[in-house]
Amino acid sequence: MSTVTTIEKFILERQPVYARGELTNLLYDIALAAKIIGHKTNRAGLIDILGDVGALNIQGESQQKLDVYAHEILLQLCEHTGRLCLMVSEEQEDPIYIPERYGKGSYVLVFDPLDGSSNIDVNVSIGTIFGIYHCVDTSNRGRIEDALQPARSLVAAGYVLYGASTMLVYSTGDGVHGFTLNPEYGEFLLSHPNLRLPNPPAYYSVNAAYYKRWSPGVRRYLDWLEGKDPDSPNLSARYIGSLVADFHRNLLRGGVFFYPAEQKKPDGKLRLLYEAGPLAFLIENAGGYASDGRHPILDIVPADPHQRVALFIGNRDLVERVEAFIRQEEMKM
Ligand code: FDP
Repeated sequence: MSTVTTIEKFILERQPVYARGELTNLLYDIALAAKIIGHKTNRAGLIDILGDVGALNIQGESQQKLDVYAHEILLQLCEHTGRLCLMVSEEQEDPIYIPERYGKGSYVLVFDPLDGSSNIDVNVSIGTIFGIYHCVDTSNRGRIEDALQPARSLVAAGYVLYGASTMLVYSTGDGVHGFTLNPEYGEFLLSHPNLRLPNPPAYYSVNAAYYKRWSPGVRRYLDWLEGKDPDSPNLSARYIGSLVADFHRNLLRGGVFFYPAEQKKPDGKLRLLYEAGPLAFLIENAGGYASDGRHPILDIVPADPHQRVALFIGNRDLVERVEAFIRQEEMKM
């Protein structure tokens, strides 16, 4: 008979003996938020029947957009616990300082509460992404510097995928582990221990409609992925347009996802601190690599909490190949 491991048991058993449980409990808080947000997203289609976003619901309260709801759930569950010194959310321009009335902890939580907004209204998989840092200076009550750290300094990172099942995938630096929510018992159960990127990879994922906006190196890369070169890999294309869903599929099947810089968007579209950084941490822990086309994402120090970055992420050899194409094309200029 196979054994059943809940996320609580798994996290607790991996807690170092000297730990005070602060990180363990913070991961529990996120798992609980995932269950609540997952429950709400599963009912998203009913909004059309029960009333539109912005309309009044039956209690007379104004209905919220799901991404705002997800942001507030994370805030409600994490702000007062005494485990954090600072939070940064995609949904809020300013960093979230912990109010004086609550205890202050030694961790920083950065998150994109509900990523893939264009897919929310069409019942396609969406996700939450999170990263956890140590505060740089624990004697302070939390300052912006505590969040502006490179992803290499992450203590933990993960995502929640709201798809056919709700899954939570995370790493604290010793492997990437996936849990699937059993909706009957409301428990995340270990379903994908120690995820490693498969080789050979199966997929490349990109919005190829933007081909003409890319640099010559990135265009050459897509040509290569599409099989136009004698040494092209044997890949198939898959693109959902929800970062978490595209990342998750490629983590399980192998491949590369990319969202390059464009002429009018020189820094790309995705956010460094709470999208690219945490996923880069996960991919490296699964044996892969993430780059902005020139440097490892893990080494980029954010200057702004909402800074954007070009992202190439997946199997190492596929990502190193785009760096080589970009270098070669730039040398011709
Ligand atoms: P969205 O704009 O729908 O919120 O992070 C933003 C994101 O989605 C990612 O989830 C996704 O990978 C990407 O943008 C999709 O962008 P395109 O629509 O330009 O392909």
